[in-house]
Amino acid sequence: MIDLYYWTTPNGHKITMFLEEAGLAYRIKPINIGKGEQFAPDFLKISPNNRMPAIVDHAPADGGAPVSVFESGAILLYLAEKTGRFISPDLRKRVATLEWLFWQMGGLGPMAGQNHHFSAYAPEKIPYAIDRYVKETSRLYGVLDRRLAGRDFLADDYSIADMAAYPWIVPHQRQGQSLDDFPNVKRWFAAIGGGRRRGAPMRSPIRSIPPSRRCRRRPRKSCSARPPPTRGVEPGKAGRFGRARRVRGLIGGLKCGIDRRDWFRGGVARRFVFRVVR
Ligand SMILES: N[C@@H](CCC(=O)N[C@@H](CS)C(=O)NCC(=O)O)C(=O)O
Repeated sequence: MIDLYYWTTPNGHKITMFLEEAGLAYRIKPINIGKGEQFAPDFLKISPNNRMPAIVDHAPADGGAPVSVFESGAILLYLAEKTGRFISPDLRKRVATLEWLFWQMGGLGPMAGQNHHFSAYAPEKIPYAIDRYVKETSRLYGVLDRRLAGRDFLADDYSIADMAAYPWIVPHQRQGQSLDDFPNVKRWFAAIGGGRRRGAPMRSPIRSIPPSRRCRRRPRKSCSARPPPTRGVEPGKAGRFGRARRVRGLIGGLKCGIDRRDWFRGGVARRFVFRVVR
């Protein structure tokens, strides 16, 4: 079992993508960064940089004590090595995977993050800063586009490098980018988010958003005779479906709500089906 310390951001989505696609059992431990929970002393013990995501693996490969990992790139690599999935054993493909994973960690993520900050959150709109980070994001999209010319995925095979980059392309409009300017990125983005790969149904990070503390069951105004809603499905009751719950938040830069239906197996939410209800 893996505990995932998570909030609904692109860096968090990288890890839900891996866990969902690898079918690993995990539990969400919400870290509400809006409320400053990333500074809680218990969280700092596993994530000293006071950032999410982080994981604790209670069944590490060496059979020893639980292992905690912070930094999304390190987590992806840890999980890839644990499962032998989403990183090729082939030397050259592995090198390419690591190059593009670290490119995302050092370039696309931080620059797009600053872009979001100065365009959307900064109390003062500073044209120089906005221009700098929109242009830098655009340059990085260009790098990604050239890399994807003539290949399906960053390291040829679908890998943790794609999982690292994809959630940062989801809010492209918010970053001042149009995918029409980057046709290879557009094709890759559609293939990961909406297509099918090797016969397996693809799920986008949006569809793998896990439970959050923002979940609220809406009381039925028109039917007061019904019993009051209870707190979801009891984890541990195998094979049962939870009732749809409405989750509100920022998804890919869009303010919206989603109806969520959880399927619990072995105490773990295994599938999420979402319907955007903006
Ligand atoms: N390099 C880190 C960055 C993580 C990061 O920036 N997380 C943000 C949310 S996406 C966070 O926890 N922010 C809390 C804060 O700024 O205090 C990683 O990839 O894990």
